[in-house]
Amino acid sequence: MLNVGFIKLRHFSDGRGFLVPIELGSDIPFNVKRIYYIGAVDHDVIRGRHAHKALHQILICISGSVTVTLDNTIEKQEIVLDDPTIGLHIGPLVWREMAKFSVGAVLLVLASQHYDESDYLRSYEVFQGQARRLFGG
Ligand code: T46
Repeated sequence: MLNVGFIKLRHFSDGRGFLVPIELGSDIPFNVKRIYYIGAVDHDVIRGRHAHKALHQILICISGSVTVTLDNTIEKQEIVLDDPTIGLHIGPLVWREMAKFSVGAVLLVLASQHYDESDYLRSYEVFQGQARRLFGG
């Protein structure tokens, strides 16, 4: 899907559990300027419902599972994140919804920019106009 990709993170597992290191500057394909995490989300709650104009983000479900629905107006894709060694890279102009959080699920997000409300597209119609200009369709 355009402007969407996956990153496989190295991990070290043994009888004591797992460890996933993330080296900023080499493991992530952009400069990380912000980190946040989302948790304690009830199963029937839907988060997101927006796109970004320029922001790149990597979503890693470090505990439990989360279903992410992505839409770039040409394609729509549903992805279950349930592996703490997989990062979902979402670039600009991709509408995202995060839902079906399992009990105890935690979603870690690495972002390319500081928080900036003016980078959000919260109207689907406005997003659709901009995405169609970029992707066609
Ligand atoms: C995204 C998905 C995956 C801040 O003050 N700083 C921040 O860095 C963020 C991300 C949020 N906020 C404030 C803004 C809102 O008052 O936290 C509140 C909840 O944010 P929002 O409703 O945007 O959360 P989600 O889960 O719908 O979306 C978030 C990110 O905002 C968004 O960029 O792609 O996670």
